[in-house]
Amino acid sequence: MRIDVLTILPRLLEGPFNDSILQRAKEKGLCEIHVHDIRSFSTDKHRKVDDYSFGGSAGMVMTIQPILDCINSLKAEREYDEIIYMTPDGEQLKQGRSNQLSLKKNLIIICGHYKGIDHRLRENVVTLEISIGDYVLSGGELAAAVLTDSIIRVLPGVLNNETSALTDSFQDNLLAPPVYTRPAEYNGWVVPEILRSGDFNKIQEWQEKTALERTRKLRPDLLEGEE
Ligand code: 6GU
Repeated sequence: MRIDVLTILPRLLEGPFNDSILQRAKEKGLCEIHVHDIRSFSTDKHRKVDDYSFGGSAGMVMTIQPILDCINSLKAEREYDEIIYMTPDGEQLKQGRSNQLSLKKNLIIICGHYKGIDHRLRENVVTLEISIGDYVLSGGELAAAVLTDSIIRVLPGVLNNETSALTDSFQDNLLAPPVYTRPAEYNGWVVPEILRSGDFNKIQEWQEKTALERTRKLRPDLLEGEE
């Protein structure tokens, strides 16, 4: 799959996109991520990308021209499944949405700044608006990195152990069970006996039971309508 990210701060995305799991997924040829500097599409002589808002409310608004030109240059090369705008008033991101987007071929993600992008882009060009939670970030870049990571890591072949994304928290609307590693005792703290028993069925039963208990205690909202 291919993801094109539009931003005025490309450097903010270098870290998250060029390390660890995303880097490995790119090296394996499982995904391509292209970051585009919106400013380089500006036809303004000072490469301006924002302007005062009509009606005079506080803050600058990102203009249509450089964003639309960038999108059109991409659309001329290939078809896009979604044009996503990262915004705190968008649909709150859930695992199911990331799973669904991971099945797409080409995605565009627009990162906003200041008071956001001109609303006409949202009405006429954007096909999906996503928020990563009820708090405000300085720009859409960190949110775009979160969205991209959550999409790429569920692509088949990205994680070493293919089943491991499936056992993440939220994949089945449950929190993941606790995990332990060696040594079996440290500081007098011991790993639950059952996990050391070697009895696969018992272990699985324990993990399912613990996942459900933890979800009931910590995130009862995830179970609503399921019990
Ligand atoms: Cl997508 N953008 C910004 N600027 N802030 C956010 C967000 C997005 N999601 C939560 N807060």
